[in-house]
Amino acid sequence: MYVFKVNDISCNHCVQSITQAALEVDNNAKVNVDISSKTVSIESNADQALFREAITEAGYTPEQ
Ligand SMILES: [Cu+2]
Repeated sequence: MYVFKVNDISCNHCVQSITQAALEVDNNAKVNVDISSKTVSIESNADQALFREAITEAGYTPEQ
């Protein structure tokens, strides 16, 4: 499982955007975005770097 800390998650819109972006990388991914801990957890066989890229392209900033 990949876990990204994304400090600019603030509301349900963020959850939607990030979830959508992750599913575009892997439609079968299990994605959980938690607003209170500002984390994105993804279960997928796709490369972690692709998710980092997708989250960034959606306008968010995953920590390294
Ligand atoms: Cu938001």
